[in-house]
Amino acid sequence: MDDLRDKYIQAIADASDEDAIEALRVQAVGKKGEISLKMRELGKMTPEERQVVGPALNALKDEINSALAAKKVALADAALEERLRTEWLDVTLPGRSRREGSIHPVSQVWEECTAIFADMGFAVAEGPQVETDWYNFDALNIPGHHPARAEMDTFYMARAEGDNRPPHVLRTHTSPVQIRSMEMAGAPLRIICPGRVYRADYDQTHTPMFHQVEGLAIDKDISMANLKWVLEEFFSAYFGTEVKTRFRASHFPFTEPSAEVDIQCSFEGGTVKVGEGDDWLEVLGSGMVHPKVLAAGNIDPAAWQGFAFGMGIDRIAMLKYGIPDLRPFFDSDLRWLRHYGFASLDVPTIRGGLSR
Ligand code: 2NL
Repeated sequence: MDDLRDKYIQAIADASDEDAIEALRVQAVGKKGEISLKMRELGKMTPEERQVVGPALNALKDEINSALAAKKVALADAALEERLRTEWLDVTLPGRSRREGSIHPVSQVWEECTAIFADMGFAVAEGPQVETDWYNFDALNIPGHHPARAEMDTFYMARAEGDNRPPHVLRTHTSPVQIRSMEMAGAPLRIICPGRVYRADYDQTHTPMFHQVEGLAIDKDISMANLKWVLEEFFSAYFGTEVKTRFRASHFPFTEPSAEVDIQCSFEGGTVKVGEGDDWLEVLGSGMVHPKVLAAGNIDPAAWQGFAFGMGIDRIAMLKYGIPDLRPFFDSDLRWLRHYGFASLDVPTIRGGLSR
């Protein structure tokens, strides 16, 4: 029995995995195992022999079972130790850095304009970029033969063969949005319309697609004085310094009277500084909405009047952030975007606030 014991205790100690342990269990204490067979032989023994051998076999069986269980635990522990040794992770390592995008200057300035005008009570209106010629031209008092249509270098949409209706156009300004707003909301009205516009023109200061923000205020007693106050308030908030404006008489088909607006600036050493000096820079067109345009928007020109203005977002972005050339705005050059772009958390604020 001692031989049997030594044999199994040694084999269990040598077992290297769970399968080996299970094989040993079957071989030693399974139903047909060596110990079990020995127990069957107890029947053939004398009672005296049986009293000695029986308990000894039971003790041996218990001892082998304990050794098997202990070895199982030891193997599991060893496996865990091995995993802990090999599968380690340094949680103090810095994270993998990822490339971060930036906010395009046009998006930034768009949001800045929206914030400033919103603070003065203007709502934002948007509309389609493909327009009918009525919304883009006729409603704005630009008839078919008017030179402004040709001057605007309009992009025309293709028409199906045999379709003789006037073609749709890529809007040349955001004014059509204002006509649609007049139709939908009526007077009084106070909106700005930022958006993409299109003209077939390309050089250092023109791209075929650019951005405009137009403004419209309609009420019972709106005047050019209100226009001037709103624009000075806007430019001062936008440039973060008091900015004077100069109105020069001009002409647009959709306003009467019309004015081009200059902002005060200085040109020194090739750089423009807004809000100082005795020079002027043209940035905006404006005027009192033409009665025919109010009527086109279903607003009674005998009862209501309003001012309107339009300016280039890209243009005032270049001015504020010192960007010399317009063309790379739309080249999607990552180096340019990283240089002139804004951090995504650098949300527009109204610098200096609005004086009130
Ligand atoms: C410019 C000129 C301007 C407007 C846009 C407008 C819109 C309606 C009625 C009347 Cl619905 N006017 N918009 C008025 C004057 C000038 O833009 O040179 N923009 C860069």
